[in-house]
Amino acid sequence: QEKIYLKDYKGPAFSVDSVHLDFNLNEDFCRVRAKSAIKQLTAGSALHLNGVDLKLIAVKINGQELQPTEYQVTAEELIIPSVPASFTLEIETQLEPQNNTSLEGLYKSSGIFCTQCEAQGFRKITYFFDRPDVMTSYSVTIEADKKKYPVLLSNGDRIKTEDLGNGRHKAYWSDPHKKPCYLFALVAGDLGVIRDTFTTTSGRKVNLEVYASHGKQDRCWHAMDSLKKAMTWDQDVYGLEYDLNDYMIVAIDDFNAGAMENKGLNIFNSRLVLADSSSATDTDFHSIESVVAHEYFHNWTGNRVTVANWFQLSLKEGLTVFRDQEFSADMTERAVQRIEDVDALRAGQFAEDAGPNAHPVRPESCMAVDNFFTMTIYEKGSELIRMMQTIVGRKGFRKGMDEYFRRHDGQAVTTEDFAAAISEPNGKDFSQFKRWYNQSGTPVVSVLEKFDAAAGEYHLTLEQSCPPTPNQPTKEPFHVPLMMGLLDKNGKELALNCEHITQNTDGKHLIELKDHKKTFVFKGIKERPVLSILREFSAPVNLHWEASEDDLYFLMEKDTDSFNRREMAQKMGLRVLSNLIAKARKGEALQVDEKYINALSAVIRDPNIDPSFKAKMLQLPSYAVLAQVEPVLDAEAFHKARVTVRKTIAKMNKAALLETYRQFHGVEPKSRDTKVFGHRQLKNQALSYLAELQDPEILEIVNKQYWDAQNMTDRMTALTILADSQSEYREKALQHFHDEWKNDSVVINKWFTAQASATSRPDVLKDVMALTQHPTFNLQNPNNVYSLLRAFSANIVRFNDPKLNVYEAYADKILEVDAKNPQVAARLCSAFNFVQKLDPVMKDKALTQIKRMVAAPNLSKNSRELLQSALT
Ligand code: B3K
Ligand code: ZN
Repeated sequence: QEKIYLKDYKGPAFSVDSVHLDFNLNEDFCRVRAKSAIKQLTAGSALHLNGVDLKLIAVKINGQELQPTEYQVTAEELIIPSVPASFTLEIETQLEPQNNTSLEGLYKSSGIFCTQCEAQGFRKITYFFDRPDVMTSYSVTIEADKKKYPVLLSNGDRIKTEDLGNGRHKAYWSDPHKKPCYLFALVAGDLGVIRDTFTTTSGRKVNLEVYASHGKQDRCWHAMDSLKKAMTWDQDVYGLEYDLNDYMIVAIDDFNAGAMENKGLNIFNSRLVLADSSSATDTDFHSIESVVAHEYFHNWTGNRVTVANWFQLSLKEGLTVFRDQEFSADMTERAVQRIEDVDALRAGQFAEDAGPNAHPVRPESCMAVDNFFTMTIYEKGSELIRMMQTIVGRKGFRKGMDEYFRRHDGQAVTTEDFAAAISEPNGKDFSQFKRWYNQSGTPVVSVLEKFDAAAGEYHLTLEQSCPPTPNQPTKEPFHVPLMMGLLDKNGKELALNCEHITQNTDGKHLIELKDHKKTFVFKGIKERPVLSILREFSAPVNLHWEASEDDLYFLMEKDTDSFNRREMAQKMGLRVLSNLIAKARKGEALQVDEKYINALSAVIRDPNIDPSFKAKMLQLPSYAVLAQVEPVLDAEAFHKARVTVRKTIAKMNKAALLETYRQFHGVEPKSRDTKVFGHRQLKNQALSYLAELQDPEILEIVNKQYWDAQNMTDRMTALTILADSQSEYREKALQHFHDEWKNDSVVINKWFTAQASATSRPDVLKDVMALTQHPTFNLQNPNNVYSLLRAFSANIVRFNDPKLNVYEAYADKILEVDAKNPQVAARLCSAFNFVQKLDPVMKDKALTQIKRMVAAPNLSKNSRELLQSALT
């Protein structure tokens, strides 16, 4: 099948000085006229323009209409073999946005015209150079019915709006900044808006607007506040200011991704804009803040400097994720933010890197460009940037970023260009570091310790390796920055006397492991020290370290690096769970290690631990992590082990957990302060531990919390617990939530997810399939699909239930979605990434379904690419 390769990349043969787009929007068709000023860069080149699903009306060169013999139209291109050195090209096409279910290009959502062009949606609007390295200036006119579409938006500056007198009106827009076509956007509809302003450091007054369907304006203020925070942060931290007079965000109900950074006109999935305390959880507020910031940060990292080709996607995405993570760390609590980011990386990206679709951060080939929008490109990409910052220090990193913009503003560049801009001004050699971009797989770093009391020396031997991944059987050693420290028996940091230890400009101690294996000798050590390594998770690796239990418990309590305190709790949790899983698989009785329970009990009772950090300390490793570290994905054994540990913790700490719950429940229920979020998280976690006891008294508390809830966080916590129970309260609460929110396209998704995520109920498959037929569920709405079907596949316990034919039912749904919307279907396919981890019977079941899907006629190349690799 048509694969594309990085090695085949060639720069553009033409440049475009400017383009004017004229849209005439109607109920049953849309006419697009594109007029471009084009120059040949390579003399004698034939003109190849991308275009898909378009009806071509006319082509003109320098005002002269071409005869059909003078051009050629294929399924994906318009080819004009002979063109002048410099010319004006006019193309007229006709589209049917109302029938566009792929939600890329120009489409309609709840009566609103909108666009999604990244990665290759612009070719569904007109024939053009649909590649990011062709940047040009855009002017746009939009004509539509004035009543139905009073709001007409595009990128850049609002020039004017004309009333055409016949019930129609026309808006004129002009974007002064050159951009690639994937950043083009248009919105036309009847929308409500909220407005504010922001004045930049150099005095530019920017009009800020957030649009949403009428009646939802009240829920837009958090997005607006987040935008202003992001604008301030980018000025303070990177000296980057906004560069237009208007910044618009539009919330759309049917949207494949989370949001899109179109120049000056971000289009967002409604779920990442709309929020108030009765409709959104604390987590929603946090996600909105970080995604609004992410899209805003793209204005510099992505838009001003963009990618030369899609293989470089991480240039903008990895960097922008890194920037939004740092922003969130500054807005909330750094250590807790880091823990959350690493949890997500491990659960998602490490799994991807260990599965059939593993790929490098800068891939070499692909079938569907849209399959590049992965956790590897985004989250691992962000870790690469973080490592660069760790190596050169914050000051050095800022120097490098300044240099990056100095060199490349207005250009389309590569990850190599970025690495050079960071390393060169800092006098660093990144040639080995760049392997992180080319080699896939999660490296393993093994730790071996030796203490020589007589010599007063501590020897630390580090050895790295990386498992084989598709097309990459062997790997070269990585450049791994390992932040570390040595602690004395009281938990005090020892002076590090070792010739290979460096200290970055932030004062952090680093080992830069570049060899396959190396021993580091620390001198002047009188007593056996306790090692704390990979602090702050300074590199995206799996650490193999057979630390003693005593050391792990010591670090859990005493490490000065908060990330590692929690990391050691996870490590112990994994040891305990693995042990129980092995026993469960043999049918033996499960007894939880007492020391571990005691350690967690001590955490529960310690009044000096910050609540949000305590909540992280008390989390058990997730099912997704178990699925990676265990040799076999045995859903039943995982569930038995995890529930047993949770139950034991709850039983041993019932009074203390109840006390925690009562201490924070109902305190400032409407507050959105980070501290209060933390309190709520801890008390809700206490409640969910207690619910494991299935004690009527506790279920009553849960039920009461549902009905009395004064914010969505409390309501959803209670609903999620009830949805996973056999309690008499379950149906009534679910019914109530449904009745309350059935007409709210954003909130009703929580109702789907609560039911799809139940791990203890045996009937989840039945529930989920029944919900796909429910009147509020629409298979063409991506949020509905993600919150029901994707949430179900993330429910590792029930999705891999050997007693049911889950895979078959799920494959049917993938095929159904694929026929309408390949991008959404492809996202569902990742559920099969674990196939090699299943036992032979389950694996066979999964492979049968994968083969059936691959053989389906008309399967999209998006889905095919992901499924096929699972077969090889
Ligand atoms: N760049 C967009 C993602 C577009 C997805 C295209 N299939 C959102 C973001 O990363 O900011
Ligand atoms: Zn992004």
